[in-house]
Amino acid sequence: MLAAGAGLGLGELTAALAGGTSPVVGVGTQLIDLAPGAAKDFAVKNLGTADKPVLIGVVLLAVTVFALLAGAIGATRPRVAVALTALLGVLAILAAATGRTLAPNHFVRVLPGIITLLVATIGILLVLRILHPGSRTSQPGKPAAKASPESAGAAAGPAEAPAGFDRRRFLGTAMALGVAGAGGLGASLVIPAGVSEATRRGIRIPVPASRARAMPAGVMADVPGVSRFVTPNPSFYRVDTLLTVPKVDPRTWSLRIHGMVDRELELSFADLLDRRLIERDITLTCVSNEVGGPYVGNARWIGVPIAELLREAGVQGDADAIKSTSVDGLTIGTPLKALTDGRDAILAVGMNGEPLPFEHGFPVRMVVPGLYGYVSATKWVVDLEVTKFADFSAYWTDRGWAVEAPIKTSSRIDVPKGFARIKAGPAVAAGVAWAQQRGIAKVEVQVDDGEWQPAKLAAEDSIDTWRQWTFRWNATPGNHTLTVRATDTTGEVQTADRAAPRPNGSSGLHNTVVMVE
Ligand SMILES: Nc1nc2c(c(=O)[nH]1)N[C@H]1C(S)=C(S)[C@@H](COP(=O)(O)O)O[C@H]1N2
Ligand SMILES: [Mo]
Repeated sequence: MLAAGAGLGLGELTAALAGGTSPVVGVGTQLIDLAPGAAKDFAVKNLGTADKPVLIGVVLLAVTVFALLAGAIGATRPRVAVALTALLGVLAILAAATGRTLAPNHFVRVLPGIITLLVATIGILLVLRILHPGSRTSQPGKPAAKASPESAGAAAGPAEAPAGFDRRRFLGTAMALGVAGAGGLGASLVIPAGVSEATRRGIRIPVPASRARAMPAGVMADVPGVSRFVTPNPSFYRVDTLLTVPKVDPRTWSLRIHGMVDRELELSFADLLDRRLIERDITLTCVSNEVGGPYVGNARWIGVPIAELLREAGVQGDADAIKSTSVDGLTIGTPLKALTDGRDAILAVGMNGEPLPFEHGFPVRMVVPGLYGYVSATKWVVDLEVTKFADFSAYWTDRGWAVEAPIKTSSRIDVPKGFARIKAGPAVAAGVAWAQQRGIAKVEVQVDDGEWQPAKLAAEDSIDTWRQWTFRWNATPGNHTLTVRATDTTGEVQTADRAAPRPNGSSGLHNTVVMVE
């Protein structure tokens, strides 16, 4: 454990200093990418944003158990212990070499793994030399013949130290390895990675040429407990596959637009801010959102229309897709049509009055109204390739999710919460409904098996934002089930047919049980 810990600690320190792939994060990221869809669905559903610390904890626990096993085996079979300990380093190198990474080049990405391999292997050899004096392969456990009191006989109880065991040397080596492990890990946690929060805050986003329409009064349902119409950034849902949030330096960030184009474009962050900016309210939704779930949020975004960049690059022939790539190498495929059909598809730089938060894709991400995030909302985006769906497959589509995924008309009850106790008499329910790009025309509520009754709709901000609703009813004693359904402006009524999020978004009606006293 000491040897593995020292290897890991100095590997993590190297990653923090040089910007390579951290052994723990590298292996964790490979677990994310290799995990079967069902495991990932489980994590998204049951762990939410805690999935990341949980995964890191699992990796650390696995390393601990593995190292303990290697140590136990090492008591009788030192060579096996060396091989197992070295294997930890090899795994770190393999994960870094083959997985997604934020590292700038091939050498830097594997460097922390190499350090882990070297330090852990040297560490275990040192410890074994002390525990098995004489030869590395000598059998331990033979009683000490005539050890001097200061240097031997340290073991308490019936077990005796091996012949020639040097207690002081062992403690010294153990201490050195322990300090390397704990110190390296500790230092790696406090060494800042990437740009600072002050740098992010300090960025001034120009006033957009096209402002968002003034939000109509009355976009909020006037009911305590209903979602805020504009989701504050700190409580905006977060879904991605990164174990550490990238803190990309906007001074070195650049975006390449290439592929089936007449002219390749390369844009810096300053270039982007110099272009025509538009400001729009757009509700983002995750395909993994269960009926009634929390992975939906509404924000005021500022960004550059993607259509204008594509026009400048000159899209060629029969291209039908944009493959966008994030700084860690994750890819997303978006229909070209959704970016050029006049909707407000943007490369966003601002979110609710500030530069994008790091978690939400700083410095630049895509936002495309009407499509689930996994086919449109690439965070930390660095590359747009104009291409054909036939010529590539994106990260999520490789994992069983649909290639194209427009957002399904959906609605949710925010209040009352499930199993709330309320007083008999006049009662109120409220929530949100969304059908980005189509707009919500109607929301209805059903009490138990009764008639569908119209809810009162709050003012509409835009067809790309969710819409709040309020329903007043007369609650009679007993348990009641409230069910909600929305109708979009195409006249399509939200389906009651239940579907799981995979492959292209959940469907079914949200209901909630209330206890009326
Ligand atoms: N680079 C990157 N961008 C990404 C993802 C990701 O895993 N990596 N996840 C996507 C998914 S599934 C969704 S729903 C949205 C979520 O955006 P948010 O975390 O800002 O709410 O980002 C999208 N963009
Ligand atoms: Mo998502």
